[in-house]
This record gives sequence, structure tokens and C-alpha cells, in this order.
Amino acid sequence: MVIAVLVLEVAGTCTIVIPTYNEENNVVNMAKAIRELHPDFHIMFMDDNSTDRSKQLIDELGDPLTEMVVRKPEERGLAASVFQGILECGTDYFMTVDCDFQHPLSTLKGMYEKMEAGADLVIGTRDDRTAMGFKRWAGSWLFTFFANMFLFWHGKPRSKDNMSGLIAGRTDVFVPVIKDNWDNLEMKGWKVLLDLLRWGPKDLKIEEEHYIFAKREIGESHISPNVVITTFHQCGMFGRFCARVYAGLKGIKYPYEK
Ligand SMILES: Nc1nc2c(ncn2[C@@H]2O[C@H](COP(=O)(O)OP(=O)(O)OP(=O)(O)O)[C@@H](O)[C@H]2O)c(=O)[nH]1
Ligand SMILES: [Mg+2]
Repeated sequence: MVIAVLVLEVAGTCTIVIPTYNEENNVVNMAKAIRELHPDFHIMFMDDNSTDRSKQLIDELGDPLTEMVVRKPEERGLAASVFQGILECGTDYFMTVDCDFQHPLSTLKGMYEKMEAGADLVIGTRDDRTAMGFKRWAGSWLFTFFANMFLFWHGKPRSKDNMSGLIAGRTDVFVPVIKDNWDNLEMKGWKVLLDLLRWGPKDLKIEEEHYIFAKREIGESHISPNVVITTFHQCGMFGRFCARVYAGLKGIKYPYEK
């Protein structure tokens, strides 16, 4: 009994799920920065077989509440990594954060408090996205609009920032959503939130945590035209039509294998 209570205390109530690919310059700083702010949070790096020293560095860190899960190469995908992390974390709440410090860690406290106050989902909402540069800012705005039309059509909750990668959620709400809709989820995609809104319950209690999006400081960006294609692909028949047109313009094979 005493052991069970101790294990529960160590496991804490929240897991920070961090998708990674070749982030050796960021992983340790990230783990240390989260640990300093939240001594009891579990940290799960969901790594897609990085070719750098990421795994070795996290193992050397020796933090019992921090682990790096190296995923099966054939299942590679940013969204797939995050969905797997949510399924496996085992805590009451999960939060998803990028590994390049673009999501300020100072937001985690407010997000956690909103979860404790009864939210099902807290969305990190970017007030000022100009750090992305004009082209990405405009693309992001257009996609948000397009995706909200799609969610509206399906009677699902919408958000000012449905492209956000900074979110917190209840595992008891979203684990069944992920399991029941596994074949519908866009595993190669980047927009986890969009799928959680699309396939989640209509009456989600959603809160927002506002933040300013920063520039990636260290390490390489992994963004590519595939992000546009997979995001369109998530948005129903018309979205798949747009994905096909865009892929054609870029000379990329579409539809691709799931
Ligand atoms: N597991 C996994 N993580 C990935 C993959 N591609 C990127 N990531 C991680 O996902 C997070 C977001 O990727 P970024 O390259 O920062 O994408 P972004 O923030 O849209 O682009 P930038 O603004 O240029 O940084 C980072 O933590 C990456 O390491 C992947 O294929 N698998
Ligand atoms: Mg980034």
C-alpha cells in the first residue's frame, strides 16, 4: 500500500509529451528547464529514431521522471508520436510542447491550473505569430479559417488557434478518442489538435492560455511542404482536393501511404 502511494506520487498527475527528431542541442536543456519549474511532472520525449545523440544524452541525464521513447522506424510521424505519448503516459493530464523552446515553458503552470479547475482541453493560443515570418503567418491564418469551417460543418468545437502545438488535455477524455478513431487520425501530420477537435466530443470544456510564439533558437526546423499537404488532408473531401492540387503544384506524390 505504502509502495503504491509512493509510486503514484512519483508518477505525478501530468506528463509533458515532446515529439523529437534530431534535437540533441535542445533535449537536455528542455528536460532541465521543465524539471526546474515542475519537479513532479513526467517528461516523455517521443523520438523518431534520431540519428544524433539525443537518446544517449537523456539516458546520461539520469532523471527518473524523464524518458526518451525511441519509436518504431516504420511508424514515423510527428502526430503519431504525440498520440502514442498520450496513450502511454498514464497520468491524469498530458501536455504537448515542441522541443525548440518556441512554446514558452512559463505557460505550463497556467495550463495546469486550468486543467485542475476542470478543463478537458487547454489550447495554447498564439496572440502574436509574426515571429513565423509573413508567409507562414498568412498560411497559418488561412488554415485556421479553413479548419474552423471544417469543424463547424461537423458540429465540433472551434478554436482561435486550431493549429497550435501547445495543448493540455485530460487523458481519460482523449485516450478513448485516440483509440476509437485510430484509423481516422492523420499520423504523418503535424496538427494533433485539429484531429482531437474533429474526433473528440462536441461538448468539450475548452480553455485558452495566451502566449507569444518565439523563433526557433537552436537546432534545425523540420518544416516542409508536406505539412501543408497533411494538414489539408485532415480537412475532409474538400481538404483532400486542396491537398491534391497543392501536391501537384509542388510535384509531390499524393495520396501518400498512411
Ligand atoms: N517524433 C517526431 N518529432 C518530430 C518530427 N519532425 C519534427 N519533430 C519535432 O516536432 C517539433 C516541431 O518541429 P519543428 O521543426 O520545430 O516545427 P515548427 O515549429 O513548425 O517549425 P519552426 O518554426 O521552423 O521551428 C520539434 O520538437 C521537432 O523535433 C518527426 O518526424 N517525428
Ligand atoms: Mg519549431
